[in-house]
Amino acid sequence: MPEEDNSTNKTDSGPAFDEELLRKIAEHPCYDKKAQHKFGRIHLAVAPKCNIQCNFCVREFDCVNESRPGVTSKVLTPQEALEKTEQIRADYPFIKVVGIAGPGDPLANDATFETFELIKNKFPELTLCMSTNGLLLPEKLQDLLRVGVSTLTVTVNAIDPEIQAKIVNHIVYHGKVYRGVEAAEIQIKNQLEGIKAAIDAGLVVKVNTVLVPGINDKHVVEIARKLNELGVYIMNVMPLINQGAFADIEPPTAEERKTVQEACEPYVMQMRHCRQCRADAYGLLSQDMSQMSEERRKLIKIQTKEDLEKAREILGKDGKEEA
Ligand code: CLF
Ligand code: SF4
Repeated sequence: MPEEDNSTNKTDSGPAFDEELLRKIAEHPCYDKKAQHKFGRIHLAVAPKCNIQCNFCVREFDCVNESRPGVTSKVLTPQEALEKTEQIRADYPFIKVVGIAGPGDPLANDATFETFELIKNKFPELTLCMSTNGLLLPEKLQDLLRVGVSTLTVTVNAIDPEIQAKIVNHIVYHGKVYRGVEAAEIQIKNQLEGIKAAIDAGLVVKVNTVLVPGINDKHVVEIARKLNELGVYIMNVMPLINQGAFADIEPPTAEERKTVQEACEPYVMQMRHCRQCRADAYGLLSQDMSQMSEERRKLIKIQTKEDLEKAREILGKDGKEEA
């Protein structure tokens, strides 16, 4: 069961957002705790490749920096992703965010940009969201801006290279394999530079941190301090899913995670309602429709239509514009 949701809604640090961006935050189920009950997201699994190897990752599953492992998501082409969005948007208009979160690293896949471009042209009102390990962020930021991404998640599991070297086995950067502290230094540098540049360019940045007991648990508050300096909007401390090389590490208890979140809260707003969803999830965070029976999906569709009709009726009676 997810923990009780008690995050606050705004930090003092970070840039001021314009009205359009404030609307997007208010309708984003991950960025605004109140939005999670009203608005949904669709994840488009168009990004199979990854350029790093985290020690808690088993490649055949979704990127666990953002997702929970399950049956491998079916990888879609950009055109299939557009068609899926058209179909789901028509039936479930409460979906306001289109995210790409794997199953690998979105920035390591050209299909990510192609897909966002197609979605932006067809649905300019939707919020485009992406999650990355940050290795390629400095060099891909302009492309993200061009295709209209406005909310961005970067996974930062350590800002100390000695600690990061225990979490990531190797990275592949510009065609070369790096390991250990050298790999960690490159990734951390790119993550922090990329986050700073993204915030300066007006993106609303969230940071995910996977809490790994005995490895980064004492260090996470130091990350939070850094995020405060950078102007990160919200931080999501996620529990380790113990698999791969970290299969023997005991995941943190709910209490341990809560203690870390409380220590980080003075520096950066904490997200406490994450569902560690799949790279092909859609619907409300609490109702992943990709895992539902056809019957349940139909019920939600009918309910959505009825709700819309009711809203139109009420607005009509008040003499206001139709919803
Ligand atoms: Fe998806 Fe992530 Fe965007 Fe949300 S999920 S890319 S910010 S639209 Fe949300 Fe899912 Fe948690 Fe991610 S609940 S795993 S935080
Ligand atoms: Fe796996 Fe994601 Fe790490 Fe890549 S970034 S190795 S997909 S957890």
